[in-house]
Amino acid sequence: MSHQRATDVTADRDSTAFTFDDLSVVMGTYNEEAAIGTVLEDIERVTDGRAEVVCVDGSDDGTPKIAREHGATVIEQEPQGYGVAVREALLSASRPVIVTTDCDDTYPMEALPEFLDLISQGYDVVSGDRLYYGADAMPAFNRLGNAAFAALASALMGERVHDTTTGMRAYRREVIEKIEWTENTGLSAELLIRPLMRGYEVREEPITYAERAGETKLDPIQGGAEILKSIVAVSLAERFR
Ligand SMILES: Nc1nc2c(ncn2[C@@H]2O[C@H](COP(=O)(O)OP(=O)(O)O)[C@@H](O)[C@H]2O)c(=O)[nH]1
Ligand SMILES: [Mg+2]
Repeated sequence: MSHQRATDVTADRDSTAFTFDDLSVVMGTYNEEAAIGTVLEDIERVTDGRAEVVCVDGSDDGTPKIAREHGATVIEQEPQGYGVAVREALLSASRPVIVTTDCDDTYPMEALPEFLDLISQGYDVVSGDRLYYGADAMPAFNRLGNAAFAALASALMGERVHDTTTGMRAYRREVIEKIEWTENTGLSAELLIRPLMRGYEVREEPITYAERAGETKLDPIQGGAEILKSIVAVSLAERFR
């Protein structure tokens, strides 16, 4: 999949001009008090306070309190991993366009208008590609791993993708509702692979990636192994579906 498509996806479907009132921004939050204030203030500033924000929270620090102070909907859940939290957040969103992010200040909330605009143009999924600009802020091991995951997923799907494990994407609500989601640590890869292999209009959009505030919640080795398993299992399941 190229970053820029020559074809106009709006040609064969209705385009709807979505506004920030149509937008939910959702995330899993697990002890992110070093980052959550900044992330929620960025969302508020960029969307004029009009986006709905949903946090599925497993924290035992001040994260949920800060989230509520910023007007976010907070759903409490025992920490069970990235995908369990993010799936709950996606399914709890009430608006027609849903954007996922991490709550660690790595993703550029300034890209929200562009993501929303691309959905308005007719794309079903807009996926933030962190590797396009080099992702210098990403640990080298993760950068290498993420490039390898993208190469593997591309080979299994027969379509080139560049970043399968990004935490920032926009989805048309229908995509989230029509597909059954099975993965936990590998949910991010699943959220790209299943829509692509079902013929939804998916576009990768380059984004910047900043250094994380606070500690990562993912062990690179164990998490990496789980993501690898998800990419293979989900690609094969979709191919033989
Ligand atoms: N509620 C909840 N959130 C989680 C859990 N694991 C990770 N997260 C959140 O999911 C996001 C991604 O995790 P992160 O540590 O940034 O992973 P990384 O980007 O691979 O380093 C962050 O916002 C975390 O707080 C969990 O078990 N429960
Ligand atoms: Mg992160």
